[in-house]
Formats: sequence, C-alpha cells, structure tokens
Amino acid sequence: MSIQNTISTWEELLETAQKKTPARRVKRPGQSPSTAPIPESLHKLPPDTAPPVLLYRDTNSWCPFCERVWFALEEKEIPFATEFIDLSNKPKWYTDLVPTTLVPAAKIEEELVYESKDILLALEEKFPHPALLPENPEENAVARQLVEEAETNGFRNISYKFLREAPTDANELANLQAEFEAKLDEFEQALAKYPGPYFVSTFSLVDITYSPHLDRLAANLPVYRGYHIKGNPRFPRLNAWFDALNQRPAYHRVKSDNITNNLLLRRRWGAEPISNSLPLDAADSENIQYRAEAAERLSDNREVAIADVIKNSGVQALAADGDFTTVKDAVDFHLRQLADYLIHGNGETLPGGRTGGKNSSVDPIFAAVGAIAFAYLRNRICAPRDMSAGAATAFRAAIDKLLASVY
Ligand SMILES: N[C@@H](CCC(=O)N[C@@H](CS)C(=O)NCC(=O)O)C(=O)O
Repeated sequence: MSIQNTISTWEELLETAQKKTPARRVKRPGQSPSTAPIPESLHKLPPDTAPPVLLYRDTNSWCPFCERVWFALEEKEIPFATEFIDLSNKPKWYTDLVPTTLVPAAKIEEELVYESKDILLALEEKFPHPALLPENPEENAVARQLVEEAETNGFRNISYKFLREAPTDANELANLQAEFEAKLDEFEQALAKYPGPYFVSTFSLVDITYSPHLDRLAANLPVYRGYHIKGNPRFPRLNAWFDALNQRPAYHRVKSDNITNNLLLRRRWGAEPISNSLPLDAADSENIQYRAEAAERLSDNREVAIADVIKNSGVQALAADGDFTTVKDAVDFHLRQLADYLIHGNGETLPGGRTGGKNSSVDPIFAAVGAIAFAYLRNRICAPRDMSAGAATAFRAAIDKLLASVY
C-alpha cells in the first residue's frame, strides 16, 4: 500500500471535521485573505438583504482598532459585511473615501464613519440593543468618559515605548517599566470602582476599547520584555478582567492568539524576542471544537494551503530534477496527516511517512518536506485571519506533536 493511502482523503477529512464543528468561513478564491469569517448574526437577515453595516478592515486582521469594532458588532449581533483593505497598498477609492485613510471605517446604514471610537459610538446610537453603555445616566457618563480617555491618557504610547523601544541602559528600561506599571495601577483602581469584573457594572465599550491592546501586551511583554501581566499579583483586578473577557463567545471570535501577536511584533517592528513564546494553552490545544475547526479550515482551504507551502516554504529545493510531483505528494500527505491528527488525536496516524511497523524506514526527503511544511505553517497561520485563536492554538499544538515524530 502506498504511503499516501494510509490516511483519509481530503473529502473524508472535511466531512468528518464538519460533523464535529459548526465553524465555517467563506472562501475568497484568488483574494487576500483567502477566507473570511461569517458574522454570527448573518443568518438573522432575511434572504437577499444587504447587511446594515459594512466594515472596512485590514487584510491580515492585525489591527487592534478594527478588532474593537468587530468585537462590538459581534456582541451586539449586528449583521455586517466586510471589505478588506491591504494596508501596504491602499486602493485609491479607499483613500478618497476615508479622510484619515486609516482602518477601520464603516458604512452604517450608508453613512460613513471612521475612527474606531466614533464607529463604536455610532453603532451604539443606531443599534441600542443589546446596550454596550450602561443605562444608568451617571454610569453612562463615566463609561463615555473612560472611552474618551482611552484615546488621550497616554496608555498606548507608554506601553508601546516599554514594549518596543530599545533602551540603551537598564535604568532607562526600569523607568519605562515603572511608567507602564503606574498606568496598569490606574486600571486596577478604575476596575475597583464598580461591582463585577468590568470597568463599569456591565460589560461595555470601555472593555471593548481596551481589550485588543491589553491582549497584545499580555502576549508580547513576556516574550519581548520578560514581563508578565497575566498571573502578576500586582494586578488582580486586571487578571479577573481577562478571565471575564474569556467567558464571552464574541471575544473568542475576534481575538488573536499569543503566537500571532508575537510574530506580528517581530515581523512588523523587527522586535527581538528575549525568551520563548508562552506555552500553548493546553485547554485550547485539546479542545475538540477547536481541533475540528482547525481541521475543517485546513481541509476546506487545502488548495490554497498546499500552493502556499510549495511556493513559499522552500520545499521546492527538495524536488529531484525539477520534478515537483513527489514534493507535492509529500506536502499533501503531511497536511492530511495533520488534519487527521487534529480530528482523531493520538494513535491514528503514522508519523513521518513511515510505511508501518516497528522498524519501518523513513524516506528522508519525504520527511524533510513534511518537516518544512509543518514548520512553515506553524508560523504562517494567523488568527483570526485564517481561523479563530483557539483553533490556531490547537493547530500549532498539533504541528508540534507531529514535528516531534517526523524522524
Ligand atoms: N485612531 C484610529 C487609529 C487607526 C489606525 O491606526 N489604523 C492603522 C492600522 S492598526 C492603519 O490604518 N494604518 C495604515 C496607515 O497608517 O496607513 C482609530 O481608532 O481608528
């Protein structure tokens, strides 16, 4: 029996994965990104009706300001369509349309709004239920004030400085850290003012406004500064706030995973990691829903994934006499192995293209293509651009497991 036949076909893998998860995306052939999420509430629209909101956001889904708007749309269950803007090559129609030329922008019932804060407030006005600002007028005013202050209180500048600047001496770094911690102390105090884990007594635009930045910092600071927000006893309320966010399904749809955030910092700003990434969240890695979602994504979008690996990972160098068939077969096999492992877990796959049996041999070229494909995809996938953060974590954890047994 040939190696290729020892693992299910793509069609079988897709069918099994789809039985295990309702998660689906829209395919966008020939476009970037190659898939797009489907808003949770889209099914509420009558057929052939345009969604009331069109969100303009970045193609890579890295933009924290876009994440705010997406988070609010999902929380408020507003059906929306998305137009992706390539920030490295913004189309003229976009720069003509939006005075700042930045993302996000939105058309809300045909009216253009830009600046994340203004979009959030406009959504609140046009779609008041469920409310993301407190009903109580006094508390409502406090929440609005906190949303305003998020743009002016210097928190983003101070945190970016601490995270990204390359200080010349230890004192300077200690000062940046102290300034940053003083800002987090202010959050602790703000979070103490109302009952419950959020900034005001209900989940609100304040939480939405801060979550993308605090999330990125919590992922990046341990790796780039050796500094931990999560688990830090100085910030118990902030930690309880993260835990509370984690209970919200909408948050899981829109957030990035730690590795995406870490890679972004290295690729976008050339930051040098000083320690390894945080361990992959074990609960997400083992979560059968996330594993099935990752397998579904890979199986459904396999043509794009395989073409990308072949074109960009370097595996082409392993093609003997320019014959790519073997390389392509090896990539195809290993990705099916990955999808199969995600669906079935341990014991269902033969690692590394072994033909079976205790002393079976490994074809080193076949295994090398697999190892490259796995290592490439581990860093290639990006959440939530390609799949949810939980699925991306399960995907990377499965790759680690398979990589450990390629040879
Ligand atoms: N204050 C703006 C900031 C938006 C922003 O900085 N967007 C970035 C992406 S994260 C952008 O559009 N960058 C493209 C550029 O600078 O040309 C908001 O809150 O919406």
